[in-house]
Amino acid sequence: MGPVPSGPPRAHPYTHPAAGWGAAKGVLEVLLKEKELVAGTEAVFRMNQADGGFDCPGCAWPDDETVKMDICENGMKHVAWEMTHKRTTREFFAKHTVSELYEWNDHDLEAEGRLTEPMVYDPATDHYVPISWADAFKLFGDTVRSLDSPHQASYYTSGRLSNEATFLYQLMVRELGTNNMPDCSNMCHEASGRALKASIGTGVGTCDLKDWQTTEALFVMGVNVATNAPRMLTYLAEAYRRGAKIVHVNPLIEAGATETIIPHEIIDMITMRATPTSNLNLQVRIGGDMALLRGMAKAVLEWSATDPKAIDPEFIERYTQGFEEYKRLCQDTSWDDIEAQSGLSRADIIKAAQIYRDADRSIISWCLGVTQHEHGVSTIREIVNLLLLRGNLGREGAGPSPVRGHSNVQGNRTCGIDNHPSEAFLDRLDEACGITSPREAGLDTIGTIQAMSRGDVKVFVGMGGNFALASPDNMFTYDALRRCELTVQVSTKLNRSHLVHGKKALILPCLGRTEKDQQKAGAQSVSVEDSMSMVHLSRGSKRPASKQLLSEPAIVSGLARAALPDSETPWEWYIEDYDRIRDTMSKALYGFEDFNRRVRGPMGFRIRQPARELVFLTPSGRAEFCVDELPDVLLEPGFISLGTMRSHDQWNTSIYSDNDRYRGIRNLRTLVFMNKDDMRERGLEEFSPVNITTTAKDGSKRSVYNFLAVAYDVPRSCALGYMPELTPLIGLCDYSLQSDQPLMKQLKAEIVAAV
Ligand SMILES: Nc1nc2c(c(=O)[nH]1)N[C@H]1C(S)=C(S)[C@@H](COP(=O)(O)OP(=O)(O)OC[C@H]3O[C@@H](n4cnc5c(=O)[nH]c(N)nc54)[C@H](O)[C@@H]3O)O[C@H]1N2
Ligand SMILES: Nc1nc2c(c(=O)[nH]1)N[C@H]1C(S)=C(S)[C@@H](COP(=O)(O)OP(=O)(O)OC[C@H]3O[C@@H](n4cnc5c(=O)[nH]c(N)nc54)[C@H](O)[C@@H]3O)O[C@H]1N2
Ligand SMILES: [Mo]
Repeated sequence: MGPVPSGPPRAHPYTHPAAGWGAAKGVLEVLLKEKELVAGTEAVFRMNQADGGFDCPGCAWPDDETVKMDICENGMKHVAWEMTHKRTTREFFAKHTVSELYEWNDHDLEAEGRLTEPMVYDPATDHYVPISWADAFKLFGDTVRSLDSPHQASYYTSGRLSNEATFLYQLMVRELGTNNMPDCSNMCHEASGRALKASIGTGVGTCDLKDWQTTEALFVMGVNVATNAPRMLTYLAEAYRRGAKIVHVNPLIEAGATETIIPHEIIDMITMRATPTSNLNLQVRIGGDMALLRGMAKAVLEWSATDPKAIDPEFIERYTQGFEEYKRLCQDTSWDDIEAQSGLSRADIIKAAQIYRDADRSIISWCLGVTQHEHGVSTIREIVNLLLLRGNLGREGAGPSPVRGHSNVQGNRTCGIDNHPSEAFLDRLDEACGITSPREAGLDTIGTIQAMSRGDVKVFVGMGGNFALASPDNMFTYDALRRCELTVQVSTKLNRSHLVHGKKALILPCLGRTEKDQQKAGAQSVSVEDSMSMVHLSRGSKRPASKQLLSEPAIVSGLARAALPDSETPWEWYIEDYDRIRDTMSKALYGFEDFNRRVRGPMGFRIRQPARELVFLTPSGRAEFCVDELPDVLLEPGFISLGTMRSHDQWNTSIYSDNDRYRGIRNLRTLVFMNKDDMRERGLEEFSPVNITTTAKDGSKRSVYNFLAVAYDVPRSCALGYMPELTPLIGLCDYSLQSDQPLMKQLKAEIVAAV
């Protein structure tokens, strides 16, 4: 899926600090490659600034008012990838059939550059051919109106979509009469939302940057910081310097869990002075996080018998529910089980528990290493259990802090992308917009794929993203998409989802974050919400990649007018001036009161979180301890727990190169990182070709062939490799019963030498 390698594969340990000059060089290389040195450099200064500029589309880490150049290598790569001078034109589509493009690798598809005009699939010639915007909207409108039921269409959202576009999109979908709204969150942080909602009544984290700057202990679980949330490195280094303790929990010791040089700290760059980013690394086995957390809680509770300060009885008494039962559960969980399931020694777990006990304020942070598991919800609820024991909630420097993925994935949910919306949300939306929303729950990602496969969903709309390649069980998903009457993809670049299409298919090209969005009332801004619930404006300034591009709100408005000719929603009027959309949002959405004024403050505004104020919207009105038993994550002998993850040079399904600098890999993506003893047992040497077979929950088997084994410091019987290369191994039935999230980190695999 990456580019054709430019040389033989290499694997050398990475021995430098994270970020620093390696990152600076990485930025320069990518700007040179995209021929965007001047414009790109200028863009850096416009990114993540309090006084305007655009929000970096790279990740959802919050912006910091005090950091003047709050950028990172991967954010820059991402921006340059969008700002490329290359164009995918009608001539390009005339030259290549869709079948031919299907054979290209995913890197090369996107490397053709920005899409320039709407295209429609012509089955007679197997080419995409130009279509006017009006005809494209009409094709969508006619097809949707010819369906027997609105539930025969499903509307996907990728987490890049702005709040304003999101709001209009969900309004259109609900006016059409369905809640079929799968989104990338279904594969990402669904477990976090569900767990936090159940435990503390608010489905998002409670921390902000100030908390990160004042905490005394930070636990970072299942995040590859230096690659996927690089701006977090600044806060790790700063925390370390002021004496806070940092514990990383990850089967791999990632570069961000060692030391770093922060690029905007010029003196450190010049003197090459690195700052450690970790006090303790716990190499948990895949899926073993909950056992570790239970062990920490058990230790803290044991100490509380003699040390009254080990827990916070007043907090527990006043704000929580279910403590006694949880205490008993911890007592009843044996250390043997905890050690076996976590893959960690009791002594190591005690070390983490001591750090937790000795800190007055602790933050526990997590990402996909925790969520994409069968027991993701239980594990995150265990995170909250542990925090509650010492009252680490509702006060400065403490709390749960999930690291979200896409730059506006949190905002998408806040603004209504939800396939099972609450009654309260719909009531308010209906009142503000004069519509009657459907009340029955809609389809999520897995449900949509199943329904397309059965023929129950006939129209698929992808608002951004790359659904075909991001979803599990690619072959099954491809087949399901191909059964559709119509597939519509709103995109910036050519990708797999355009080539795996319905009988009719549209590619609708849109403006990117960096580009100027000119409407009747002038240049428009949109807003996004980061991982810490801050909502702020983003305004692009670059000339659009093509005159024919429309903004995402304008595309939604066009689709809506065609599909809902009798709608009383002022779709066109909204697009003339996005302040009008925001005025409606301020009436329809909780926390967005006085939206237009508040969002124009220097760093925007923070959405109020009841749990932060110790108001718990749970059935008991208190924070609820969860008493789930430890899951058994150990596999029978011979099987390996296999996880899929990102390399340093990719952004989800967008692959920039075949390198993974921090893991020391060059020219190779079809690999599997293995423990050397597991390799020896299987007669494997470095770069031995292997076949990997997974067994799905329903017993079906899937294989990939001739991947190369790479010896790596990873726990026994655990292995990891890259998405999307390993995605064909995830069966559609392999999703968590707690979160409906695909098990992207926890496959049951056999790895054998390829002969
Ligand atoms: N540059 C860049 N930035 C990105 C993205 C990108 O692709 N590129 N993607 C964005 C998106 S959408 C998201 S959701 C985030 C993803 O950010 P991450 O969650 O960092 O994503 P992954 O690469 O999947 O890495 C998962 C990490 O979890 C670890 N892990 C695997 N299994 C376990 C386990 O059982 N327990 C624990 N504790 N750890 C485990 C892996 O070793 C790895 O370090 O990043 C966002 N930011
Ligand atoms: N095996 C495996 N699979 C995974 C994961 C995993 O860890 N393992 N992670 C999952 C996760 S966390 C996520 S979030 C999903 C990601 O799933 P998606 O969000 O669906 O996928 P992306 O790769 O982020 O989408 C890339 C495409 O977005 C389009 N794009 C880029 N910018 C814009 C824009 O501004 N507007 C519009 N309209 N389009 C734009 C481009 O055409 C580009 O090709 O993948 C999931 N899939
Ligand atoms: Mo994600």
